[in-house]
Amino acid sequence: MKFTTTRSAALAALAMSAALALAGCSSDDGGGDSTGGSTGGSGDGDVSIVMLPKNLGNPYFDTSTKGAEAATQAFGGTFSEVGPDAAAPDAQVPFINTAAQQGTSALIVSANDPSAICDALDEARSAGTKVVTFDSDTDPECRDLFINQATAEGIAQVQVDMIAEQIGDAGEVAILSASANATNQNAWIELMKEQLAADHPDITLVDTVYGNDDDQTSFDKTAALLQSHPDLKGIISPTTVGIAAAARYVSTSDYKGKVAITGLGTPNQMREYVEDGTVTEFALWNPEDLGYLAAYAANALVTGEITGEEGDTFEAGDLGEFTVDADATVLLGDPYRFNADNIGDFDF
Ligand code: RAM
Repeated sequence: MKFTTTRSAALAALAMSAALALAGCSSDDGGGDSTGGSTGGSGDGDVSIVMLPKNLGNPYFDTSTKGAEAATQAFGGTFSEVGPDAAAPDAQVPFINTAAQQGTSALIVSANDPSAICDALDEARSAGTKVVTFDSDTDPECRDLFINQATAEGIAQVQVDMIAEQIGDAGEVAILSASANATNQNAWIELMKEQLAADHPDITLVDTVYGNDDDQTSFDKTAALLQSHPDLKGIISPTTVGIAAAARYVSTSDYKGKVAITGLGTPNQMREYVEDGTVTEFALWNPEDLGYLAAYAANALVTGEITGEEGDTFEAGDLGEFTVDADATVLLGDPYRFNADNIGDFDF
């Protein structure tokens, strides 16, 4: 990693984005639809950016879209968001095809599966569309660049550290993940298993279940986990949808205060559960910054400022200069922990 972010710089970046959001520097036309058509739009430049999250209706992706749209406005391109309703492996394919047919300059995608959208992405790239993955990567040969929110090792470690701290480093834990094929969650889960085995011999991972980044499914899977594992001490949910649903279930149950809920969440979705004592601490990065960086990287590819070679550098507006690392990856920064002491400082 050539661009290094200190903890305080990361906090400053988070706070800056929160301030920008509060100041009204945001999209009013995000949301998209599920028909394959584009929605929204801003700017009148030559660079057209299409944002394709895992699915629509997830506040995490609403926030990353807000950042990407703000960046696109800043460099004078046009912007739209499209996406499926469900985070299913190949649900993004029609949206990719449409974007390519429309001559889109760059597609920014969070993938539900490492390979299911690769053929469509190949065709889009052959038609001249640059492909930037962010948040959840495809196989590297299917895209031009991946914008990584934090290292997979760091994201796994912060969640292992938090659960160990919250359950006294001993007892049964389970994982409530997103969809079973998600590249990002699966990488983090593998590393969490390794870290638990190496450093926490008294913690036993008894189950991993999938809520598909759907609120109701995640809520139901939480109930089922607690029923089938009566000695469960904690749930790690490495998805903002899952952790919020798990916390909501536990907050009104007898498990409140007995079963720890941690993982990756957005401050706005988790605030009430931190304030009511259901949740002690969780982590994330700033999705708005992630989208902002992805859009600037896409623009740099489209204009030819970078090709995705290791060592390429580009300016990402207010976030400063970034360098392309090995495997055509750009790193945003470090994960950040949210708890009762600091959650009031954030609004996303
Ligand atoms: C959900 C999605 C996303 C992931 C976050 C932490 O919003 O699964 O891909 O990065 O959680």
